[in-house]
Amino acid sequence: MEPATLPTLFYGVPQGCSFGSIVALEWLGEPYRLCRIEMLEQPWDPLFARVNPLMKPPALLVDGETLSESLSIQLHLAARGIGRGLGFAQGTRDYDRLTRMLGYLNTDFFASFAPLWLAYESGALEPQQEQFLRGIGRDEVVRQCAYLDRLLADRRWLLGETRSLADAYFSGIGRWVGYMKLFDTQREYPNLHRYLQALGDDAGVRFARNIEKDPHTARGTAFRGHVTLQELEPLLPRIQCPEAA
Ligand SMILES: N[C@@H](CCC(=O)N[C@@H](CS)C(=O)NCC(=O)O)C(=O)O
Repeated sequence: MEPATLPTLFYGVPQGCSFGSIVALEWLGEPYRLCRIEMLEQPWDPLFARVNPLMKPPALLVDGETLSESLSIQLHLAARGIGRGLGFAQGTRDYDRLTRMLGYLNTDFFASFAPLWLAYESGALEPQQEQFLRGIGRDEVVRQCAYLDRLLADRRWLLGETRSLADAYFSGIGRWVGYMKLFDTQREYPNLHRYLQALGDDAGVRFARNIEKDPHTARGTAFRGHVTLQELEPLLPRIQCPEAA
């Protein structure tokens, strides 16, 4: 018998970075539910402000509290996945390597796409402004891809020979490299390309891709269905910003 309130991940589509949190939940293999946020449908349901006042997925509703920020969600799941080799005990060298990689991905790597998303999403830019943003975004992404390509020259996964939740997180944001069509990844960054291919073939990644495409038919190992924001309303915190309380 499953507990009445399973951990629930709020994920955003399309192209959300929350994709990586879905993959992490699949790899962990413990029952969970999903709540879908259509990010292009404006305005968003104001109820979501009770999940995250910053109005950004992902967020995880777990043990009656909401946890936003991919970094904290991945580290929370990594702690639960130590027995499965997905995370490591705090104070160990492996833990430091995991947090360093997650920190890098969540800052330098993620941020390198910001000018590109701005150019992509804003409908009100002059062609010159758009070109400028695409130029600086491309330069930044090139720098990050070159770094990752060197790193992946002698390892299968981001931390070495076994996958960790850094790889789960990367599955959501690393796909933006191909999505932005900036260069031929296979030719320019063959190690990164090989790694992205391997990630793309992973069962958890395939599931996350399917759920993004069609929330009704995808079947995961630990996925127990969708819930709506309205159904979750009684479980959501009342205060807007717990940190400020
Ligand atoms: N710092 C947050 C950023 C989350 C974030 O930027 N989410 C994006 C999707 S990848 C989002 O909510 N975009 C919609 C918006 O900003 O309106 C994290 O790492 O989890």
